Amino acid sequence: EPSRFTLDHRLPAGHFDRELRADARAGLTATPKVLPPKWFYDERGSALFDEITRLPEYYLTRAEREILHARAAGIARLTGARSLAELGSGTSEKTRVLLDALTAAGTLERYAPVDVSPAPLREAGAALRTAYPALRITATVADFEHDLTLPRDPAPVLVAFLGSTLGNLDTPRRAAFFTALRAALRPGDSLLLGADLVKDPQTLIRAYDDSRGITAEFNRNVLHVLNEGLDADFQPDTFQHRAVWNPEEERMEMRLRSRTAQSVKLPAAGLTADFAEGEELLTEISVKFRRDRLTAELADGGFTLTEWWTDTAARYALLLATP
Ligand code: AVJ
Repeated sequence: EPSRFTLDHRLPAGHFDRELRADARAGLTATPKVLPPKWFYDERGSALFDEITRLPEYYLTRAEREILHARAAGIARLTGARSLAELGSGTSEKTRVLLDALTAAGTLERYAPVDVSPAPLREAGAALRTAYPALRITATVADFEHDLTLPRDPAPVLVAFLGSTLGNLDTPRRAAFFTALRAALRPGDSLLLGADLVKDPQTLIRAYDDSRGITAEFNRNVLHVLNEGLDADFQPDTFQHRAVWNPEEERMEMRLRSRTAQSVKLPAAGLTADFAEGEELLTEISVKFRRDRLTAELADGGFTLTEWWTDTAARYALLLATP
């Protein structure tokens, strides 16, 4: 039997170390200080995020699963997908609903998960090979913001971008992403996108500042990652977790506020970062969407919105768009 699972590394050796150093240098010398959210996800950060998805306050994952369950058969029928590509697939746990429906419809031949981290891709590959014996699985280690290579065959291709990861991108980066994605697709292909919706700030703040403090630990984990990767001497407990609703940008912001004036050394980045008492470091944006605005952004990128589904509580949207 030919190999039904391949793992293609598209990140050059040393990519992460170089990028972490560059991001720390740029972000910690900026005003206000900022770090990209992708650095949350080392092994500990990924485990903490997993815990977040099970918190009562963090409705996003459950809402998306509810919609996927209700609509998966329809998605299979509407797209007729023979290839499913998934951006930021992680362990592909939530993708199984889709894989089940596309397999039941009899069209799916190939699953192409893309993630920046090889470990969950390998794990997913092993599990999915057994669960879907007829499926060809071609996994790629890549950063889809820099390198958006998607399978072309067999067409049509369905690209899934779930979990409201889109919300981590600010407006210009979303525009660039949609344009690049549009260029990678052909007529007949489709995009399945998960997007969290604008709602009352209290619900949002609770979702990003849970009562058990898991999100606070997740937020501070980026400082552990800098300590590990850049030999830095952050004392994570000297930073307070903050979850703030930004009404102008309609986004949640996670910040880390220095409890004291302090000087942090990052020798591997050749950097010392001085924090004033109360100074905040922006660690993540989670943009919340409205139907009109997202439809317009998709149109600007060359996509037509064809379906818009929400959970019964109308907190979260799953949409289909076509090039
Ligand atoms: C995985 C980026 C969608 O923004 O809701 C969860 C990450 N941050 N709690 C989000 C996250 C704080 C999550 N995304």
